[in-house]
Amino acid sequence: MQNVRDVTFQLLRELGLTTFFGNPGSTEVTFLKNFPADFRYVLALHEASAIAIADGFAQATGRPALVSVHTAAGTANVMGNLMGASLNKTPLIVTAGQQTREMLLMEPWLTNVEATMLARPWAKWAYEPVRAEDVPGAFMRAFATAVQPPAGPVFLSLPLDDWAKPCAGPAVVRTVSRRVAPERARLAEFAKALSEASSPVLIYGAAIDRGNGWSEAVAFAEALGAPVWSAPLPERAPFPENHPLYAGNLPPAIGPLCQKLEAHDVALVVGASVFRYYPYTPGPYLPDGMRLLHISDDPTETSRAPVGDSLLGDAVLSLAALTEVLGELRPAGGKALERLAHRMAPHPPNPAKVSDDGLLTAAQVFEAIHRIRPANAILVAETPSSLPDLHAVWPITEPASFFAFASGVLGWGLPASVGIALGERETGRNRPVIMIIGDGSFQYSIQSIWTAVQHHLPILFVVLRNGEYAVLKSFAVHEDSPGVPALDLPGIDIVSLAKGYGCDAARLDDLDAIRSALAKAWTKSKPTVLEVPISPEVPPLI
Ligand SMILES: Cc1ncc(C[n+]2csc(CCOP(=O)(O)OP(=O)(O)O)c2C)c(N)n1
Ligand SMILES: [Mg+2]
Repeated sequence: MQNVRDVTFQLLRELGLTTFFGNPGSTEVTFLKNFPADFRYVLALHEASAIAIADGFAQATGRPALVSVHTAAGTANVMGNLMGASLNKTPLIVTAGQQTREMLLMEPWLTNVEATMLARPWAKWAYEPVRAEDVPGAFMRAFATAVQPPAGPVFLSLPLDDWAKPCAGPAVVRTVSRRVAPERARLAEFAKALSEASSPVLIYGAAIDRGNGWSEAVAFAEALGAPVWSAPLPERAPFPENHPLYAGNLPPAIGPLCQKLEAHDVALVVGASVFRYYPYTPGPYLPDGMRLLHISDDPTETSRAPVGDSLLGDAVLSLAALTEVLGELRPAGGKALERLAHRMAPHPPNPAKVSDDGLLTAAQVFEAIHRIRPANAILVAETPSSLPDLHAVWPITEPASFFAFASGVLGWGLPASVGIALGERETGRNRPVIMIIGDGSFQYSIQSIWTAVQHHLPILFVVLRNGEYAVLKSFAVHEDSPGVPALDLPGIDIVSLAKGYGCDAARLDDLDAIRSALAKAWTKSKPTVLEVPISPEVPPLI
């Protein structure tokens, strides 16, 4: 008779889950025993990196990914990026070993006490099978739960003595739908309100890019003839940012966001929450008299919106259906497409800001890299204080080519870029990956660059060394909170750290040197880390 491990590995094979992203411990060795040759284990040196590499890989391949960590210890270490995966809506199956069932009652060393509680609230489903024979079925249910909308991470706690137990196979393989269609009558109501609006406006969210829906998003915007904003702090770009209808990113604050929507009477938000706010800046949610319509496949987003009328449904299916209904309502077409002057300053860039201390500014560095990057390069960003500058000089013009966190949890972007590069290799697209990161952010999951070295990934990491947590200084100004300690980062030698993990690395403080280092980065079979000293600015928060 087969055992639980045989049946489970066969199921994982059939589900396409043949890559483990993880960091092992004693409670996992019985699972990993006689690791089959058609599986691979991508080792990360810390669980925060393991799960974010998996998140990047899942986003780049469009398929769920498997994460294996060590009992409570590993589960505790994945928590920040588990929250990240949940908000990114990335389907992940996170497993943690558990101590031997025989001893669990007395809680031996490394017991994951209340294992399923630990992963909540960020795991969509957290489970420890009640019987060893239920392990394969639990994986199937985990897979189905992770991919159904809203997609997200799930968690399994797996006692280490389950794997050798007898188990009848094969496991049942099931399929489920990954998209949920909008209610037709309500959609027609939305289309009617938009078609009767005197000045409609569209606000698109990351779900459109996740659903591979740029063409549907463009078709609907052009049919309606309305400007398109990106929802605040987007984790992916939903619309071509060089399109004449593109208006820019909405600010993540109540009052300032409302001001951007003035002059419109009906707004439609698709594939985002209403809204991702950050600092509290009071004001009305919407301009006087505006009607807000909202489409999301996430019932928590449709429930927690403070204003507006929501419709539960897949962003891309809804946009396609809306275009159809709009065509029926206005068979002769709408008013002529009003092509807006580009609102997203400054496309194409004006000369970037310069500093008066002789150091480069973040904007100058971004502009230099943007000008000479390969046209199909992927941008991964975790650069808190200079993110607005990055968006301003670097319009995203191709689908699935911009990635950031939806969560605000630092330590996601560096490992995610490693997973994205692995995913690009896996799919054969092989687009080059550029990761731009603050010197503070670089420290949280730094060991992920070792995984990039081991897998010969020619990622370019650009670390902006301002020697501070600049965005927290901006926040302190915004909150009128002088005298906050612990916002400076002296004495970090980023080049030595990067070399220590096996990367090529250099400290470069002029644009010519940066340009020539860039040209070389993609000819290598290892990552390059560029430490770029920049002027320590404290820009306004909003
Ligand atoms: C895990 C985690 N810890 C702490 C923070 C708080 N935090 C937000 S931004 C930031 C500083 C980022 O510094 P850096 O990457 O150097 O970017 P800069 O602001 O200098 O551009 C910190 C510590 C966070 N968001 N996530
Ligand atoms: Mg910094």
